[in-house]
Amino acid sequence: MTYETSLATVVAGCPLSSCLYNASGPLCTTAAELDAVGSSEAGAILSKSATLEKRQGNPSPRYFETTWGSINSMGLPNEGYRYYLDYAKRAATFNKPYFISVSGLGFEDNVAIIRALSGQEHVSAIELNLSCPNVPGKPQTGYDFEQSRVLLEMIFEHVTTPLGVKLPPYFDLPHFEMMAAVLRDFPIAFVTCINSIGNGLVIDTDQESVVIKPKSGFGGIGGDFIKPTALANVRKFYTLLDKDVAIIGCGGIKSGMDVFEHILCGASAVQVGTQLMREGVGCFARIAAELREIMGGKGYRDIDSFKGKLKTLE
Ligand code: RRO
Repeated sequence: MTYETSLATVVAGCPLSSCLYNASGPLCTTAAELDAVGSSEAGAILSKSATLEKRQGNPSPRYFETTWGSINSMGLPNEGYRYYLDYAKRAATFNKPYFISVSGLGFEDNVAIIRALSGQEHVSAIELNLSCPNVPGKPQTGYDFEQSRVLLEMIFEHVTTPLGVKLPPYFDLPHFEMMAAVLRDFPIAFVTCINSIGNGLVIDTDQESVVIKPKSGFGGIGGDFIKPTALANVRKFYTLLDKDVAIIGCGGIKSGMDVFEHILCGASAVQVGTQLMREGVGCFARIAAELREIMGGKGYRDIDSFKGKLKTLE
């Protein structure tokens, strides 16, 4: 008897037929882009982070690809949350979960958006972005533990739809503990680790210049270099939070082996960002095939067989 290798998983109580889907940001702003994710092998559809009103974002050039990844300072260009709510009915035709990312410009905006989204049909879950690095004058909430608590208290008064948070990368061990202590006090459905590493700088040495226009060239770093940081954040939150909180890995995923590593660290699902921008939605089928091959070779039939089972050295 032969068995299919399954990439199925569960996020926020929703079954996904594949543990791979898009990160909020690349190719998920317009209905046409969301349709493309829906028609692909992605296990879910996640929207671009939504604000109360439509935004143009920062001036271009605002995204730049390098051999090792990307830098961006998009500045939250999006169609406004009503657009992503309206899209929910169409998203349902793809028979996979539809998640809306929310990144209000202030706490009151976040509450207003989440109140409007909460309980709406076909919105499977909300990903609250605590970590946008690119809106001038707006600090990343996830780096302020007390403010994160205040915001979550405000949000959980109103939300009935499952809600998870997208965190910035942490680098200091006490910071993982401090954020975990906040998250433990709320019925968080999932935690996405990590957003881009904020405020890096990429330089064009021929031009002796920065490569993106906003914020004097400073922007969020994605791609290969951020994978070790992403894995560390996935691992830490997997070990610090209850096992019913799904950890979603994001950072440096471009191959099946990258996904395998994230799952070993404890990820229940993974999101693809920089590589999705580079390759388009075909990346989901390619990476899934690579992951199945790796799992087959190791005798794993499903992701629970190795999820979180990273070994440490004696
Ligand atoms: O739009 C952006 O500039 C942006 C956002 Br909201 C985010 O969460 N992460 C990122 O790298 N860019």
